[in-house]
Amino acid sequence: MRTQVAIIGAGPAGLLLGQLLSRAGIDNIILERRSADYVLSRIRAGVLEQGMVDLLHEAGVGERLDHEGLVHDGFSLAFGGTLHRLDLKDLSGGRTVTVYGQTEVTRDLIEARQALGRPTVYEAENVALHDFDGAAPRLTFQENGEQQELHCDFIAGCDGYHGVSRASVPAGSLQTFERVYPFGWLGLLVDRPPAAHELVYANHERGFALCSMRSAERSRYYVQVPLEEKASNWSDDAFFDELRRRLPAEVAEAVITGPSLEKSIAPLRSFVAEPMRFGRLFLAGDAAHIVPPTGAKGLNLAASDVRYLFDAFREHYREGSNAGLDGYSARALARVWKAERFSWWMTNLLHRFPERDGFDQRIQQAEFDYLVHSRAAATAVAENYVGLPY
Ligand code: RFL
Ligand code: PHB
Repeated sequence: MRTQVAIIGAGPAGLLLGQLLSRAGIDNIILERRSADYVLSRIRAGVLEQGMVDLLHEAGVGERLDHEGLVHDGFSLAFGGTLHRLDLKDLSGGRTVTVYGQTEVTRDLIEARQALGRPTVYEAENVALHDFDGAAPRLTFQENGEQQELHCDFIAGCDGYHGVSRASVPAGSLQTFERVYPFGWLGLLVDRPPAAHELVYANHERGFALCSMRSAERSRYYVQVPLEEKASNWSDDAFFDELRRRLPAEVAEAVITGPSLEKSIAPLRSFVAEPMRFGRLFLAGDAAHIVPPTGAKGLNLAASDVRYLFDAFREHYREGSNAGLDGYSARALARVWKAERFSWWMTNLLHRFPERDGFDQRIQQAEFDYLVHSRAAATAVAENYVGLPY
């Protein structure tokens, strides 16, 4: 088998890159370890920046997003009992975010790929990368128990944090930066209307809480829990009781409970691997970096990486120029680090850290008061939340 760009991973990064390449006439094959059903069953992010929405349109998958996505002009921060709304649209010169689940983005991309008849090998086992430091990289894997070999010009490593791509780069060629937080988020999905029309992020003495949504009928809630906690220890009732305790009264009263569709714990981590290119291997999305979900940036960073990488491949194949490929890592990392900073800052503002004391809580409170009273401070939050320019 031979292709121009071999893509590892059919998450949002790999599928979006594949779709853009296919529409530009650049041949690509995606190798995915899991089944399509498994990929579609993962409940993850929900907030899209305008840049990602625009890119999905460019990829030809904007139609359902336009109909079903919820455009949000703002969100609220709660500190103890006080609720404060940040008017994103006003503060950012007219920009907004769109609430549309990662699952839906993935579904639209899978369907669009099927419609174009582009190949995806699901349940590809033991994907291994070879010779990507030279001119003729190749991949080996097993499909239905049969050994396969795929020759290509380039490899796009879009296989997430636990993938094989980053792990295949020789030790010493990558530098990594990491921060692990001493808590996770317990998330619950429920088919009930959301407690508020916009997202509410709450800092409470019992810990962080978030009210989010997937649609006008489906809500997504989170509470901060210790790292060692198990989702199976939490009944739906216990979850909703804890959630309501952490919210201002007017929001807590509006929470409509129901049987959970999904309940799981995600650990919080900041991680960056540099550079994002090694020879003919290019890393994109979670394969190269992780942010804690507090700033809603993980999925959006996958999209901005893909924007830069797609532009670079197109330049290579159309114009014979490698300038974009050579500049990819530096360009992507410049945006990644700003999102890392914002996500780290939001995480520090809103969570209770077990080892910290009264000083840190007073600093959090002062930061919140500053946001409430300073348009400059609120503007800085808004321009990061809606997404810095590509
Ligand atoms: P993904 O989505 O992890 O997709 C990687 C794909 O690669 C496959 N794969 C392999 N395929 C072949 N061979 C191998 N050896 C492979 N190893 C892995 C995997 O099966 C998978 O299909 O990475 P991608 O495309 O970079 O997309 C990134 C986003 O998924 C991620 O940044 C966000 O979902 C992060 N994230 C959130 N981001 C937000 O912006 N807001 C959120 O609310 C939010 N919640 C979350 C999240 C991530 C979570 N994780 C990682 C468990 C909640 C959770 C629980
Ligand atoms: C979500 O809806 O899952 C969500 C929204 C905003 C975040 C994190 C997660 O910051």
